[in-house]
Amino acid sequence: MTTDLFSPVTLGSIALKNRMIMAPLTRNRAGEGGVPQDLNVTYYAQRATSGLIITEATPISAMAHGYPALPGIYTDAQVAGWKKVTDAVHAKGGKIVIQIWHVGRISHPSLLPNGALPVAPSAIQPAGQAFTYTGLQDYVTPRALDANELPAIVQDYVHATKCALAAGFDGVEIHAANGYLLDQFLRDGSNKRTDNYGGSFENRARLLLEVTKAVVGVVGADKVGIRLSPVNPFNDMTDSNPQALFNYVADALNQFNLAYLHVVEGGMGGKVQTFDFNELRKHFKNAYMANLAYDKARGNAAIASGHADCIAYGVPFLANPDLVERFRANAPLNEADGNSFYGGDAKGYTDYPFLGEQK
Ligand code: 8OZ
Repeated sequence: MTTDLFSPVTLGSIALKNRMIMAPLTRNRAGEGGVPQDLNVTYYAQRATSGLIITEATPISAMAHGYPALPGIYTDAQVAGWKKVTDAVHAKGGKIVIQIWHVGRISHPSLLPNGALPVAPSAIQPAGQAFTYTGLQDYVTPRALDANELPAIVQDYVHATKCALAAGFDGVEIHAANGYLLDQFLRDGSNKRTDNYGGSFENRARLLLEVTKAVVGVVGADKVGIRLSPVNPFNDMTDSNPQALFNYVADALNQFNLAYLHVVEGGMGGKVQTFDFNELRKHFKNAYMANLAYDKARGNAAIASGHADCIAYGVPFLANPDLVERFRANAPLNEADGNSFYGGDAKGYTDYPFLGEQK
């Protein structure tokens, strides 16, 4: 039998019924206090036929927020809200991990406790504008974290991971991609530090490895994945030598025996540096999840060639709750409505039709 998108696979100890992963998607529809609500339960449960759902990026603390209406994973009420989500997904035979997130400099004082400045490896203002409750506002110059503040951030990841277990998740994905805090430490466009957390690859990867070790200590490596985006310029990111940096990171992550490495293989807009993702894949010894603009044919080809063990689909799962069935049947896909991606209600969230449903 050929191995394809519909073949089962086990990532670490997470057994999946197929290799079509729902990618993390920010949707800005959480309730008051960052608590997932019934609408969110419906949305995730609708997509439980995917092999694995990765939740939207979820802040690990009040200082980790950078957009309106995000769900959190650090209060009891948030845990209770997420428990309804995981119960509903499990009741439908699905698996779900939570993507744990600190935005670093991609935030705004109006989104942070007491109007605090966002924090970052270095005090470098990113180009671009924050989505705030009062519209778009320029990003500000963040405050550079002192090295003695980093253990508390690692502890925030530990606390969030304990909350994730209490909420019934099958594992966690550490968000180290797309220009947020851990990626800001990795890439040298945003990290100009001269201490043990800046300069060499070893130093720039130090915080990610400390966070990974701490999270693994809570849930076990076989339930931990990591997302990287070596050349995504999104959020004003650059690096002087991404191939060597991320080959190093993949090698260093091998010490943990993680469930999977999830890679955004390109950019979400902007100029993308040259990068050989197959070379990166060869550096990582466990399961590899590929993401970005895959369709059915490219997904199957990546699995057949051994490049990837599974494929994460974002927009296709957003617009097609039954994407697995549609791929199986070679059925047409619903068009995604970009206007309802971020924020709003059921429209463009839970009302995409299933195959055979009239809308
Ligand atoms: C798009 C809009 C807001 C957030 C990411 C969490 O890129 C995001 C995100 C994407 O990982």
